[in-house]
Amino acid sequence: MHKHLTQTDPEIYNLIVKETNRQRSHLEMIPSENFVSLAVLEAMGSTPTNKYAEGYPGKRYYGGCQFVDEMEELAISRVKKIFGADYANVQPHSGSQANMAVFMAVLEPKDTILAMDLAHGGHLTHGSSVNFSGKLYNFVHYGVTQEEQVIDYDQVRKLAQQHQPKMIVCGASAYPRTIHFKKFREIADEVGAYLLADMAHIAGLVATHHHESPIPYCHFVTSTTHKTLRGPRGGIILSTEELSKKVASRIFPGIQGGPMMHTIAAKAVSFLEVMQPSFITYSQDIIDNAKVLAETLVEKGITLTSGGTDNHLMLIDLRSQKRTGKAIEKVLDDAGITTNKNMVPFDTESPFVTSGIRLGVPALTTRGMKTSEMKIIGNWIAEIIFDCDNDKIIEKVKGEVQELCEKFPLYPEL
Ligand code: DSN
Repeated sequence: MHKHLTQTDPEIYNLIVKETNRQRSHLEMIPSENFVSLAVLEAMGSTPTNKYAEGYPGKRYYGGCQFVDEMEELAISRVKKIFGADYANVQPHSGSQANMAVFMAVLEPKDTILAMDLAHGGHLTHGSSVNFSGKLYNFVHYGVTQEEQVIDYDQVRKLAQQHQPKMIVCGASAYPRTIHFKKFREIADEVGAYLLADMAHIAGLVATHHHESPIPYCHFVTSTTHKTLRGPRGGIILSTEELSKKVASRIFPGIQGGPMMHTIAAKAVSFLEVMQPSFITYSQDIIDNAKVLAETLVEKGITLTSGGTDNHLMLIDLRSQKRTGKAIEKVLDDAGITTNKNMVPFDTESPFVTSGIRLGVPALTTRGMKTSEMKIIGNWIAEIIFDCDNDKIIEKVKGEVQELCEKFPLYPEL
């Protein structure tokens, strides 16, 4: 692979080979990661990267846009069809920029937004004090209940009535349960707020109806394209027709310049893949795999936030083992299992240490792993958590992880 790169820049070529081999030889369990198809990879590495196309199809500030116009139109029509949306913008470079554009489309700096607390499963762009969102807007946060650790809709309503936000944000990065968009819309209507759903984590499940769709209930829906949707790294915004002009002008010229047309081409390819019947099977496999992994961990005595999962991810709460997320992330990595440390609700550790580990199955499911593999992997993870100072266990699991990875080859064509 990469015969030109190997000659021009052997240093980068070697690092790409190492990264490809790392992906092949580890169990990728970060829930926001996935493996794109070779068709998506090819589109990402293609000539539209050379093209400036500021503007929108048919209304560009540059000549020579006839073919990139068609690419963008295909991406738009496919994603609108997948989600049943009136309007789609496929230009956001990332989920963060998608969210920024929506905030700027209808809010003024210092306006109040009600969103989920990062420590309870929210996202950096939902008002973290170190992010543009928390710096520009006045965020108020809701969380999960102490007992069941599910979204506290009573608290959402109470905070909405108390603070009268102009926007409510639902959607999360580390929330294992179903999000009830209809309930959010009822609360938003009670206080006259816009409702934004950031469905980045669950977009693939929404596309195949394995999670309730936010589209009928939300003024705006944002997503990344590279998580459960299994497309290239990037973002999208869906909205009602009425709000489309505001969204379009906030993305360009508001916060972005030229769109990345090679990425938009790759988004179009991945949307076509999502429209195939095999993607419905993929989403079902994700749901089945996550359930079995969660059940295996619970059977072994591991505590999961909210006790389990309805979607593609779960959160291990390590407080009963008196371990930190930082320590367990490291030993799992040593054994070839890639995860990320994560705050759990009501965590007393810092975000850099944490008391949790976030696990997801989309990437393993793309490799073809099924519930029998999830049982094996769940047992390894539990074994390591309970005996994390035992180098022999880590070495043993590492060997077994290698054997499993070889049974499910990744990118054998490359
Ligand atoms: N950083 C992503 C995640 O890991 O969930 C969200 O953008």
